[in-house]
Parts: sequence; structure tokens; C-alpha cells
Amino acid sequence: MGQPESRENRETEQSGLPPGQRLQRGWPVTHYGPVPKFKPDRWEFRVFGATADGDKHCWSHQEFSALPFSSVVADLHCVTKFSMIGAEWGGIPARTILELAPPAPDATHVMVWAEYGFSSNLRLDDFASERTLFATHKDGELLTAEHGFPLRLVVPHLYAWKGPKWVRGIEYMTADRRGFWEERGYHNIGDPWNEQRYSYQEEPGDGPEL
Ligand SMILES: Nc1nc2c(c(=O)[nH]1)N[C@H]1C(S)=C(S)[C@@H](COP(=O)(O)O)O[C@H]1N2
Ligand SMILES: [Mo]
Repeated sequence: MGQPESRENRETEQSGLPPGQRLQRGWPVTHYGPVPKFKPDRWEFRVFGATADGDKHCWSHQEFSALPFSSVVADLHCVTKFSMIGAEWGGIPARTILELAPPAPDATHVMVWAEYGFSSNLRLDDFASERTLFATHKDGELLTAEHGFPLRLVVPHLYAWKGPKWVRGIEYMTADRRGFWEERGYHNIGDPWNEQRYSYQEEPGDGPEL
């Protein structure tokens, strides 16, 4: 006792919520806009922008689903202050994508793109966390349409808007650019343990000019 727990410990043990958050029973649905209809023949996962080989990389739904599967137990913290804890997310680790379609050496950020042009920007290090996962499943079951089927990103150490539902690809970037919510008042980095909720809280260097 006496020793403050590290952020990692708190999060993996799920003992305690980030400041200002409260526990939510059940799993609410939160997003902007309509729920897209999944069209398997038209779906592809794309990696583009500053790739190491300069090429665009694409996976069909079948190809993407065949990538090695693993799971991560993680909480979901919505910036509107509810948290859902202890979900077991199953899917494809972000690191697998980084290995199969690596970024150029000067890439520093990732834009995660979803249906209808929804996007969220991440620092490459946040994306490359060993706990960042492209989830297809939650608690052993396929995601439902409203929770992001067929694919959503889970970034356990950041607020949930940093994890788009209905993800369709990533863009490697050599400079930071704001995504959908980051342009509309949410914090560019979004660390819940430091309560980085809103862009007015940003310190110099946290993000591009608004
Ligand atoms: N495509 C898309 N993904 C999104 C959002 C959105 O508006 N569009 N909202 C985010 C926010 S703010 C939260 S809290 C979570 C909510 O996920 P849930 O509806 O599965 O609980 O999805 C995130 N992913
Ligand atoms: Mo949210």
C-alpha cells in the first residue's frame, strides 16, 4: 500500500475509473450519424498514405478476417462521462497491420477512417500500443451493427471516440491532422487518465492549430 499504482496497473486490473467517469450498466450506443449497412462485396480495409513501400495495401473482408486473431480485456471511456468496464475485445491487433503494411520512417500519426468519412487521428505510438486492436468481437460474440460491425478500433488507453466504429482503413501521416471530433471541440490526444476531454484544454504541442 502507499505506493500509487501505475496507470497500466490500474487499467489492466480495472480497479478504478479515470477521473470524472461513472460506471454504466449495460452498453449504450453512442455515435454521430446513421448505422451503415455492411456490404461484404464492397468492403475493403485500406492502408494508405505514408507507407514504407509507397503503395496502398488492401484486404477484402475475407482476407482481413483470416488474419491472426487475439483478444484484449479493456474498458471503454466515453468523453460524456460513462465508462463500460471489463469487455473482452477480439480481433486483429494494430501491430499486425503495422507489420504487414508498415509506415514510412517519417510517419508520425495515423488517421483512422470509417464509413461516411468519420475519422480520428492518433499518434503513431498510441496506434502501435500492444493493446490497440481492430475488434470484430466483444465477449466472444460478433459485434452488432450499432456497435461497429464488422470492425471497430479499440484504443484502451484513450477516450472511446479515438476508436471509430465501422472502420475501413488507416492513413499514415507525416504530420498531425485533426479527425472528426478533434475538429469539433474534443482534445487532440484524449487521455482519460489526464482528463483530456476538450480542445480548449490542449497545451502547446498537443495538436495542430484549430
Ligand atoms: N464511426 C464512428 N465511430 C465512433 C463514434 C462515431 O460517432 N462514429 N463515436 C465514438 C464515441 S464518442 C464512443 S463513446 C464510442 C461508443 O461506442 P458504442 O456505441 O459501441 O458504445 O464509439 C466511438 N466510435
Ligand atoms: Mo463518446
